[in-house]
Amino acid sequence: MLTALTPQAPDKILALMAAFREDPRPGKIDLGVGVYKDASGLTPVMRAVKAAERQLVEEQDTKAYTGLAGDPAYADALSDLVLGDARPEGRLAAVATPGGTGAIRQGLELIRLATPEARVWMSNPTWPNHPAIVGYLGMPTASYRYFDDDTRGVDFDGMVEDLAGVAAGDAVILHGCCHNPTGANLTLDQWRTIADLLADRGAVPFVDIAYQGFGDGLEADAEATRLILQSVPEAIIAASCSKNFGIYRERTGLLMAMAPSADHLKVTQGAMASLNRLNFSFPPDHGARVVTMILTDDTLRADWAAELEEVRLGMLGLREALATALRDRVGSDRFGFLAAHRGMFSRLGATPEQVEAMRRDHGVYMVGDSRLNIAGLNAQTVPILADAIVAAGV
Ligand code: PLP
Ligand code: TYF
Repeated sequence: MLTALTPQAPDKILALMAAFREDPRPGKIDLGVGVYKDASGLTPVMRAVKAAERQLVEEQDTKAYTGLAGDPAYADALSDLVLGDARPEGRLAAVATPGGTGAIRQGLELIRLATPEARVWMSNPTWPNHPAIVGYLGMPTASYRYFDDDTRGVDFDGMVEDLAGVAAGDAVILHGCCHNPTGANLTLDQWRTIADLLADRGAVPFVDIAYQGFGDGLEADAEATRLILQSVPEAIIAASCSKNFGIYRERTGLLMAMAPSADHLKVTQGAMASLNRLNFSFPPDHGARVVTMILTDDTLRADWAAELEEVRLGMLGLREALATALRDRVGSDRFGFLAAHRGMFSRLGATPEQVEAMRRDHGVYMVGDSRLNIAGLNAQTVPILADAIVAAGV
């Protein structure tokens, strides 16, 4: 049986991690996988997470199974963080999932269960796991233009033109904030246009929000998601706590589905719980419990939000520093887009050959599509990267 297996396509981002590890050069710079790093290159456990975990070790008196949907208190706390006043009371189904990826997988399975013929639209480019999972599930796909190679901003006209082709019942994956891999994002007015367009056509938005708090702040980053929810009758949202709580390996996500009416809530919730059962039974609990403790305790929550804000501002500072270093070197604002982008990533717009030259000649590792993780930089490495970008002729 196993002899029938053929090699699977590797994840290019994860393959880059391995290549970086094997590079013996001491000055190498890792701008690959999307993990936050502080100025010393560490991915710290956040203070509030440590405090909640300590408390949990002391106070938790059972590790018996939760429920197929996870702890309802987690769904309440996280859906409130993401959706705020736009949370549709009495119409929101939610299940805990193993990470944001688990939420995406379960959300796609929910769509397929409901309407196997629905097309899934994805931005070009998008996070590679989107097309990989959609393709594995055998769902029909379509893509919409997103990135303008010249301006390194959003190709909004192209996006609107392409999305005009959605059919009623199609699902459209949207990055709620901090687009991965480009870093280019819509303005709120542009989001309004997209939300209205999808509402007009009867398409179902599928919002993937994995970086709330990494762009313009916790509230600002959730605005697009909230606006979309207020514009359409039904929507799906996959939220991840990996980045904004720094609990990557705890696998903490939430799948939410806004039912078109209260009458559809029970069957939607039941389908989502059933899909959890069929894939893994009970979702992981540790990260979800820690998140719940933080969000429901004023002191822990304030400390978490403050530390997250430091992280966000640190990345913004690095963006400014890199854009300035490049302006000094090229004598124009050609790289100003780096300061305008938001989130962990920016697509530099370098060719694969230029990306390879930066790796070979300068030990700078970025993903082959020239996505760089801003958090991989610090004050010492910004000028090194700027030199490498100029030397490669980007
Ligand atoms: N969606 C996007 C666009 C991402 O970049 C990520 C990665 O962090 C995720 C979802 C979910 O990540 P995780 O499964 O680690 O929560
Ligand atoms: O895009 C990234 O780098 C992060 C982390 O299969 C990641 O989202 C990368 C690849 C992957 C899972 C997570």
